Amino acid sequence: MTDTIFGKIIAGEIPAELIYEDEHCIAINDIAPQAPVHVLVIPRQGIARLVDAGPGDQALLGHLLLAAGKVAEQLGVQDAFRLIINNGEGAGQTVFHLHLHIIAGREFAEGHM
Ligand code: IU
Repeated sequence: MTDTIFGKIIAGEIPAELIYEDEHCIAINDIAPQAPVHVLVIPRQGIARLVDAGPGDQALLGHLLLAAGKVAEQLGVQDAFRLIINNGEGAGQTVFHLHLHIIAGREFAEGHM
């Protein structure tokens, strides 16, 4: 757990609508969506940044990718979505509890971010 908004949501201290949950992670709609579908997959375990994960987190990191795929299927965007992890302030990370952004529902130019 981290002392962030996501840690508080996971602890049940701040209410949020979970669109997916399992024993290792939750998914919520982003409060400031950058695309028609913008969902955050958040591990229950608080790891601040991707680079703070270690070998012991390997299974969890794999789980998050599989969960993101499931959520994409649940939302019907399994054929066109993008996954983003912002690592560090310089990359625009604002919440220091690891999370994956699922972005979908907009055009993706080939070969661009
Ligand atoms: P970032 O990867 O740390 O930059 O992403 C944090 C995201 O969390 C960002 O897209 C915010 O809009 C989103 N968010 C949220 O969904 N709910 C909140 O209460 C807060 C941020 I604070």
